[in-house]
Parts: sequence; structure tokens; C-alpha cells
Amino acid sequence: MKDIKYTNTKYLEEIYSSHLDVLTNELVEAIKNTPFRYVIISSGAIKDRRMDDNPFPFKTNPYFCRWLPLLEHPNCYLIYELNKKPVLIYFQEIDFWHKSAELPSSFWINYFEIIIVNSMDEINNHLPSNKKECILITDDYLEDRYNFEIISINTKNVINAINYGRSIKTEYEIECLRKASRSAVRGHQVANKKFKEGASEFDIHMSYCKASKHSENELPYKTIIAINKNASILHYQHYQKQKIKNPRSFLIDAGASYNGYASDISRTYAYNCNEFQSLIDGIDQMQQEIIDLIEIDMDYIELHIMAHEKIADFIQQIGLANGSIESLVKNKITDIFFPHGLGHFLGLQVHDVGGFLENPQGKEINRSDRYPFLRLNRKIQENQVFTIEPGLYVIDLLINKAKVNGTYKMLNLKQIEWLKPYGGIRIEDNIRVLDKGIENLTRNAFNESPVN
Ligand SMILES: [Mn+2]
Repeated sequence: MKDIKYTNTKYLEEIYSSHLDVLTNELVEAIKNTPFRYVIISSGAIKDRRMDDNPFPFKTNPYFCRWLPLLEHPNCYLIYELNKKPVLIYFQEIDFWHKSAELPSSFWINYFEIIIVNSMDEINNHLPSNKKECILITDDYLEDRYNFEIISINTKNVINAINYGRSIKTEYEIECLRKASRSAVRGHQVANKKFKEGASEFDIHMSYCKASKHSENELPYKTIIAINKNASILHYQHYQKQKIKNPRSFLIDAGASYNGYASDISRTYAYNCNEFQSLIDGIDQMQQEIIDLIEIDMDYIELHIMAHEKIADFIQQIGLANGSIESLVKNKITDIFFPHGLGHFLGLQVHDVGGFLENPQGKEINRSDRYPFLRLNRKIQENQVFTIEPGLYVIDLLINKAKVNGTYKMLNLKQIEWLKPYGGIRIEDNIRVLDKGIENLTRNAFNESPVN
């Protein structure tokens, strides 16, 4: 009955009210010195395709989800007015084609004034009359669908203040992220088992969904299930349906979702216990060494730079390239094998917001010219949650690019050819920063449910 622990929401209920206090204070600050008295946050709308009556899958606006874990509820609106109990306009369409939303009954209902509406036309009746005092926060591009006469949509200074707040997680959010890690880990364990049985990428993906109890639409991002050379493609997007004749390596990057919060976990496995397994062990150890370097007030980019130095040392030791650590980094040889960022914020979005915000007023930290793909360059602070995900890939395109500059001779092509059929390695954990040290949500989840 292991599942009871994972579905128990009692602890979440206890910490939800202090989560709401944080969100409320954040909004009060965000609309200070603005003309706004009301913040209206939409849950999102079902988006139709052009010339088709089959809509895109629905995903809740993360700004709404942070207040209310309503994941399948389009056309709901949260109205926050200064010093008042927030109002939830709860949309319950009555039609005979779809299952109507259930009446709200969850632990959060007492914190909101709930108004149930049955049609879109009714919504406007419940919005504040002075539209100039309203800001609407929506993730919908089709803003003209709102006939609400609200002029201020996603006003930048308010969004910046919220985004800055979103980068420091409350205990409620951290508990959701823990639960998302646990679900993903159950999927990862089954996926590895299926790989060892020789299953196809498609079968592994289906087993992952089943074990993590996610339909495809519920996943926070499309799973990357890559066998052999496919593992060299950073965002490999297909699922081969045929079994692969000579399985060698398996790279899985797959997450899960809880109350809208995501996990984002990568692992790499060797089919046989061989030399490639020892490379995986090396990257795995390196990843943990990088995690050990995390310190409050350090810039995240410092970790990224240290990761490059570690990769330089590693590729030199395993014979992929020749040269000193310094010259391998300086000549961007490490970028060939490790072309992506070391990590990113994680939360309601897989690549969560605020990675370049210096303060709630919206001052931006400069992006690095040297490392343009790094999505996070903030000072590390308590209760940030981010990923640490070094990788080592053999990517033909990048190796060929090195041919046009003089650095090609630093590469050891024979060793590269040996590694090529394995594709690549990535090890990714989700890390919460503590006052001293870290909480590794991912490794804790793996340790909690050991493979039997
Ligand atoms: Mn990631």
C-alpha cells in the first residue's frame, strides 16, 4: 500500500494557508504604486485549431495554478482585491457533450468566495465595474476572446514582481515538487526495467506513463526516450516502435506533475556492464560533486563554469580530446560535448520563470555571451529549486563545426567514433537549496522506493 503515502494530502492542507499568505503579500507589493486595485487571473481557455473542431490539449495558466490546483478547469477566474477574501469565478458549463466540472470540494474552498457560473456571458457580471483598476493575468494569446474591456493585460512590472516571487518556493510548493519527483521516479524505474528487457522506445514510453500514472497530456513535457545513437539528440522527439536489435544505451529525460508542479529528471543506462557504464558512473559522480559545490550567494553561472572544467578534465581523461583543462574550455571543446546549460529553475513550468531577474522590480541580469544556452544566472538563494544536469554527447553537427576552426586537432576522432553509437549521457536531479546544504528531491525519491 505504498501509494497511500504518495496520495496523502493532509500535510499539503496544513501548509496551504501559509502558501496563500506569501502569494497575497507578493500581490500587495506587486500592485503598490500602480493604478490597479484588482488582479484577475484566468485559468486559461480551451484553444481551437483553425478549421478543425478538435482543440489543443488544455493546460492551466501557471499563474492561476499557483493559487488553486485546478488542472482541468478552463474559464475560471481568480479575482484578488486588496484586503478582501479572494473571489473564485468557477466555471461549470452545462452541456451534454462533456463532463461538467464537479462542484468545488477540496481543502482550499474555505479560502475563497466561490461564485459558480454556467456560461461565459455570466462571467462579466462578476468582474469589477471599474476596468481601469483591473489587471488581467492570462496565458492566452487570443486576447480578443475576452470581451471584458480590461486594457491592462500581463503588465510587465506586476508580472516581474510575481515571477521574482515564483523563484523562491514555499513549503507547499516544495511538497508538490517532492510528490512530482516521486511519481517520475516510479516511471523511471519501470522504464529502465523495460529497456533491459529489450523493449522499443514506444513501449518504454507507454510503460513510463503507466507507472507514473500520467496520461500524455498530464506530463509536464514530452518524455525523451532515446536508445543508442538517438541519445545524441538533445530533445529527441520520436518513439521508435520497432525493437532495437543491438541495444547499447538508454537516455531517459522524463518528469511528472503534481498540482501543476513539475519534476524534470534524466538518467542514462548501459545495456551491458561495460566501458560505457563506467562513463555513466563518471558523469553521475561529477553531477554529485557539482551539487556539493552549491552555496548560498554564489552565482549559478559559477557552477556552470565549474561544470565545464570538470567536463574538460573528464574528456581529457577518457581520451576524447587532448589539451589542458584551461585550453579545452577556452577553445570551446567542452561546448562540443556539453552544449547545453547546467540547469534551470523548476516549478509550475519545467523551465521556470525568473532565471535572469535580479530583483522584483524587473532588473535583468545580463545573459552570458559565452554560454548563451544557460537559462539561469541568479544568485543562489534558500528555497530556490533548480536542476543540475551535466551531459556528455557525441553530436556530429558540433564535431563537424569544429572542422572549420583550428580546434579540430584537439579532438581524438578514434575515441569519438567509439563513443558515437552510444549517443550521449545526461544525469539530472531536482535540487532545493537549504539554509545549509541542499535537499535532493530526485535522489531522495530514488532512495525511498528502491528497485526490487
Ligand atoms: Mn531539465
